[in-house]
Amino acid sequence: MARYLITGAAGFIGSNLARALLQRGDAVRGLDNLSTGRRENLTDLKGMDFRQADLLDRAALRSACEGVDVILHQAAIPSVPKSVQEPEPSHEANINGTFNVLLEARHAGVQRVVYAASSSAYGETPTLPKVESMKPDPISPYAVQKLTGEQYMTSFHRVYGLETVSLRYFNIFGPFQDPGSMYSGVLAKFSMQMLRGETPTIFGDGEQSRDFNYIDNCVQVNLLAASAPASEVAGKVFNVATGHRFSLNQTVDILRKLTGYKGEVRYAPEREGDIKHSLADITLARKHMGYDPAVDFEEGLRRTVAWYKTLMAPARA
Ligand code: UD2
Repeated sequence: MARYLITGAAGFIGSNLARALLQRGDAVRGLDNLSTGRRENLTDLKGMDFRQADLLDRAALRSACEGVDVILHQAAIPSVPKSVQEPEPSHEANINGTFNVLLEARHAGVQRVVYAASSSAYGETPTLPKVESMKPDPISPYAVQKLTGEQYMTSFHRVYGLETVSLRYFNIFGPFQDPGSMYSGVLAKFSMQMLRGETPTIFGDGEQSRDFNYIDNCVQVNLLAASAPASEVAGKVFNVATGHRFSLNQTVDILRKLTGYKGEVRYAPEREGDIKHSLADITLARKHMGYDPAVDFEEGLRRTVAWYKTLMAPARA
């Protein structure tokens, strides 16, 4: 039985990973500084050895890596606009934090590090779908930071033989994603706003599109990346998406049906650092890991809205 360390364990993706690993009986340690992660996400993760600490706290990180086989490195300040407004803290968390994870993984003799990379690395490269072999063209500080982390992963594989796998997430959504911050992912925000009868705001004309991917597909690929033979995955970078894209306008139409929202949609100026279209080629992950995104967009949105509804249900007396 592998021993896992999840960084960002109280976050959206980290907590979903912890739940899946605990359910199948794995030993899980979790690290989170609770800056964007939330204690509520830990409520049903009783079996996890949770530690509240920052990735910049080397002593805490060193202790957390002890006896670990695989690290699922999800901790980050995950927002394009936040990185545009405040590049320094996101640089520290996303680049220095990732570097520290690699240093301490190596020190502890961890076998593999699976890293939450980002589709933002592609930037506005005109070709769709995005293929891993394309030259990256990051626009926002966040995109540069995530790409730098990826390159550090590959370097630590090449230079020190640490098994690293970088998963370029394309807009993951689903239960446990925080809907409440101005920096929240668009589907979390819109689902909750529309359920509450609040007016959602689209930045731009709404024709921008994303390869939105449901969280269960992301969990699946992390488990595959953690266990696939090193010859298939070590030192490599993989797109994690569905291979389909939806515009924000289409998304709002689907959400109207799921939430019953009948109100207006507000249009505001485009967001700085944004890219227009995003769509992945997922051939590589299918080939090397057997990745098969089982939950499609509409089914994922159905499950997501159902989950946000449970948050709105009045507490029982
Ligand atoms: C980027 C990455 C994604 C992941 C994520 C982490 C791309 C294509 N994707 O997601 O892989 O790393 O960062 O945060 O770079 N929007 C609105 N109204 C709102 C909120 C957002 O219109 O209230 C728009 C936003 O301007 C953008 C789209 O929705 O065009 C998606 O925004 P997002 O913040 O959910 O995700 P994105 O694409 O920046």
